Amino acid sequence: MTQEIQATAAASGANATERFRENKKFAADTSKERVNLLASRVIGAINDTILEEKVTYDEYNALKAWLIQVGEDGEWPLFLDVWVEHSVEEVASEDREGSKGTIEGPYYVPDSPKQQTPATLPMRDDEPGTPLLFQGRITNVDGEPLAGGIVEIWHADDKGFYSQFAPGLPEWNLRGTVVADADGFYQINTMQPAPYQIPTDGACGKLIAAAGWHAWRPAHIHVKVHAADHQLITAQLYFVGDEHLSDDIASAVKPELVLDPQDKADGTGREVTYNFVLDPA
Ligand code: MBD
Ligand code: FE
Repeated sequence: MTQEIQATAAASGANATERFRENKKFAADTSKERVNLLASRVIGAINDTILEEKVTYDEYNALKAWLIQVGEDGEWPLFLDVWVEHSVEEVASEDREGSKGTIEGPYYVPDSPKQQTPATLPMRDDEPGTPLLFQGRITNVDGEPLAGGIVEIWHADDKGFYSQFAPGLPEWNLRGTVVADADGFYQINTMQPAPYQIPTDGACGKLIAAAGWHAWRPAHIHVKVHAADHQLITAQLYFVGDEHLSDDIASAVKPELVLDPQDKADGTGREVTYNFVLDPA
């Protein structure tokens, strides 16, 4: 069986759900007043939609069946990260001075193998795609280098598959934790990722098809950049000319996050420089 046939929505959804349960900490102590406010507004928005659009019993039951399927397919992380997380990120980064961030998405895995700069991400001997040298500096908002700053990086392969979420890939394929040098300089050798289609065979894909939307995200590299005493930046970097920059299904593109790699002089692929500016903690 090929990798494509085995990469089902249910399998990657189950992995994403399990990862979320293992890794994410959240406040269980939100006040009654806050829960009352938020839950009442969300439920109210659903009821307003039903009354204004005169939703039928057929439509209500289709919704109920679909919501059940989202859970069965393990696609709550995917659904929320694609259609909701961008607003949460907007609120969270309102006061940030340094580099722009964007959503984390469902496929981050902590504790990827650590390397000093210059690094080459773990990849297969015959990893398909165009080699990409991704490099730059990590500084504070005054332009001072953050020695030993860290770039955690993860991205899909040339076919759009993420290790640990699609089968058949080495555990840490195209994932790594890279430590910058004393000048805050980082250098990462990887492969340029391809545009990415969210899984179409599960509940999210069903919604996309039923609504006449498309499932594409522009090609992207995910990063988490951190340094002692500074705020973490979670971001994604895109590529100039990508046809989905203006209609990302996850609404996560910002103009500051678009890379323009150039051919390397020695003909061994492409290179691009991108600097990260971190706010104080
Ligand atoms: C992804 O790879 C992604 O980055 C997001 C945000 C949603 C689904 C798949
Ligand atoms: Fe992604």
